[in-house]
Amino acid sequence: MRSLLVFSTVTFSAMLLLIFGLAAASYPRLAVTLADEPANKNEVKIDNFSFQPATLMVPAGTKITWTNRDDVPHNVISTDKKFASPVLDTDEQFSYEFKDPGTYLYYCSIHPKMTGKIVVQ
Ligand SMILES: [Cu+2]
Repeated sequence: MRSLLVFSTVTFSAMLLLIFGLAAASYPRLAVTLADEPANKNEVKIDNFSFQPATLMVPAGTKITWTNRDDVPHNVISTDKKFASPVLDTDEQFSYEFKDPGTYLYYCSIHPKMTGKIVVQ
């Protein structure tokens, strides 16, 4: 009886996987939409002369990675001089670990109208 229950649970899990797998395959647009979501909340994309998201809230100890998805160079400069990236060409990245809670403003010194904010909790 117990082994039957285990078997049923395994079978049920396998069926669920199969169903969701088929559903994902049947709805490629849904799959693309999910893939377009940030894989994690530790990433800021630089695109079209803006930081996206412009404000990111993270727990203390989070390492944030900026990626330049634009076809012009940008950088990531802390307003309080806490961090500064080199100039990032297309697809280049910069990472910084935020150890202490606080609000960290930053901008692109090449295009000072580009600003962003990291809120560390
Ligand atoms: Cu810039």
